[in-house]
Amino acid sequence: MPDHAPIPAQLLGNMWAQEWNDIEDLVMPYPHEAAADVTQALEAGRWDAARMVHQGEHFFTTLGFEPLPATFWARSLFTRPRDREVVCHASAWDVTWSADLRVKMCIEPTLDDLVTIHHELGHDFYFQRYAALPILFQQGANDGFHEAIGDTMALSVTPEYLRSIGLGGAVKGEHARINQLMRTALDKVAFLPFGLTIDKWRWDVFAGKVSPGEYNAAWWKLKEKYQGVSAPVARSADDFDPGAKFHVASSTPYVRYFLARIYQFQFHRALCQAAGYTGPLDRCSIHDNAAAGKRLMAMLSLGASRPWPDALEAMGAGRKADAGAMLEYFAPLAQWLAERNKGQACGW
Ligand code: D0Z
Ligand code: ZN
Repeated sequence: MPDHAPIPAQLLGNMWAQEWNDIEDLVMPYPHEAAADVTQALEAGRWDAARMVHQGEHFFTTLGFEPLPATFWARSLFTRPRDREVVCHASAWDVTWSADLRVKMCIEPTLDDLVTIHHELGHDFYFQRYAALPILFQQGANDGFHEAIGDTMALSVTPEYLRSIGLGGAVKGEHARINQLMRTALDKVAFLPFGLTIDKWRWDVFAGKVSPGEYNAAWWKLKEKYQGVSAPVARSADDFDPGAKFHVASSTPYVRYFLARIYQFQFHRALCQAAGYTGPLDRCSIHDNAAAGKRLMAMLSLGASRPWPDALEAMGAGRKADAGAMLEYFAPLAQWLAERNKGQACGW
């Protein structure tokens, strides 16, 4: 690793360098502090796809949501079919505006997939809450809100919660906590600059600021500037790396995911407060908490009938997007890093 230079993208394990969890073994603050292996627990307990989805649904119903309709279970796709090709990129569907809610996902028994199920169910329960509104209002307060709901629930899938459903190990101390924060940061924080670059690139393309001959170079320029990663091998104008990202190829807007990363911590903090919780945010889980559920449902039920700051206010999170909750969440890790990196020049 050269000093003051970006990280070669292939070292991060993820195909798009969008989440950095594959380098956990290299950067864990306390490498000898073993974490509970949730994926192994899922396998050992023979959790199948349907059980994982039921567990996700359970999270929402204990907050006060109505269960998903019978058609959800009849018409969703949870496993990769053996007899045909399907698009396995996970998705959530509001099929006919008549409570026909579905998920399509090729679920494997892993912690990652358990988290993704919560993400998809967040969409379905948002659909459920605004189904009674006039059709123009049957949308999220903004697209970032829609993307943040399931992720907010997943922030409550803490090691303590996992243990309560038979998927965790023993309670551990402060070292395990800092490790867990690092794990979460490698996902949530590393994603922020990635989430920003996709549409920054696309907007420049759509605005005609970048010509087709410059598409690939402009892509890597943004990756270097915001993510601090560089191309694995020399690239040329004949390459089209942006096309390797599903959302570029499928024309799915992406800045919603950047916003969602910020909102989900803000939502988490507001719901934890509603639950009467006063401790550190990384230890808070709102599962089973009716007061938090009420606040959440108040916000979701507005759909797009009000400007998004009103929706934010309905859940007690103020009227402005605020990354302060994210900073607060990671503060113990930031402090550990400040000490660990003392005297070193960080960055590129
Ligand atoms: C098909 C939309 C959702 C309703 C929108 C309402 C839909 C698919 C998309 C799939 C996922 C795949 C993994 C989780 C979500 C996706 C991005 C970013 C990301 C997000 C969370 C995370 C890691 C990465 C990625 C989704 N319904 N307005 N969309 N995620 O239009 O009718 O199903 O691409 O932990 O890069 O993987 O948002 O659910 S639809
Ligand atoms: Zn989503």
